[in-house]
Amino acid sequence: MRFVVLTLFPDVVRAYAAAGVLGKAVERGEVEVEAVDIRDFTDDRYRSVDDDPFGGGAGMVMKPEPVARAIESAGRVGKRVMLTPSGRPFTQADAVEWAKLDSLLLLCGRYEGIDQRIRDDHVDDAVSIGDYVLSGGELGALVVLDATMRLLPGVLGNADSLEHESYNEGLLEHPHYTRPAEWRGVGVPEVLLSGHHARVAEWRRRESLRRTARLRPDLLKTASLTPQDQRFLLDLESGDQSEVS
Ligand code: JDN
Repeated sequence: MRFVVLTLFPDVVRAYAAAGVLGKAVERGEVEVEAVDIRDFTDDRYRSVDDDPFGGGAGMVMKPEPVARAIESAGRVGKRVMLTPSGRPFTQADAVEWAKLDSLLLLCGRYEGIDQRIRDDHVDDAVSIGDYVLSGGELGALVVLDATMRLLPGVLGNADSLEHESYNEGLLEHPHYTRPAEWRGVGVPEVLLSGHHARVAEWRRRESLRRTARLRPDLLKTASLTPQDQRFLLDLESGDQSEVS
C-alpha cells in the first residue's frame, strides 16, 4: 500500500517510517511511504506557505495554492484525508476500510490550519485523532498511517491478525504477564501458571470486562457480549471492586 504524506516536515515522517514494524514493511516493499514537502510547491522567492487570516486575528493560515499543487503531484490516490482538530474522530473502522485501498494521501496542516477551500474541494475527508490540539497534523497522520498499515496482510505476524477477528473486539485488553513468576515480591495471577487453557480464557475475558466497565463503560454499549458476560457485569456492579489498570 502506498501512503503519501503532505507536510512541511517530511524528515519527521521519513524517520518514523524507517522504524519498527513499519520500517520492516517498507524494507519488504509491502508499504511505501512518500513524504512530500509542501514548500516544494511554492513559486515565490521566499517559498512562503502561509499568509494572514482574512478577517484578522492572531496566527497564520496555510495558503491554498502550494497545498493544492502538492495534492495534485501525488497523482491518483484511493482517498485524500486531512488531519485537523475540527475533523470527525478517526476510528479503527476507518483503518479497516482504508487498509483496503491501494493508496492513501494524508495532508498535514501547520499554523492555525489550511485555507478552508482545500477542505471543501480538494480532500475527501477530514479527521481528528482525539480531543487535544497538536502543533500540526504530522502526529495524527502517523497515527492513521500506523493503524492502517498494521492491518495489511503480511505486515504483522499471524497471531495478531487472528486477534483482530477475535471475540474480544470492542473491549479493553486483559492484563499481560511474563517471567519471572515473582518479581520484586509481586506474583502473577495463579490461574496463568496453571496450564488450564479454559480457565485462563475465562479469567482473561473477565479481566477485559472488568477493565472495560471501569475505564471505558461507553464501549460496553457496542461490544458483543454473551449472556455469561452480562451476568458477570451485573455481579461486578453489585459487588464493586476497585481497579486502576
Ligand atoms: O490533530 B491536530 O491537533 C492538528 C493540529 C494542527 C493541524 C492539524 C492537526 N494543523 C495545524 C495545527
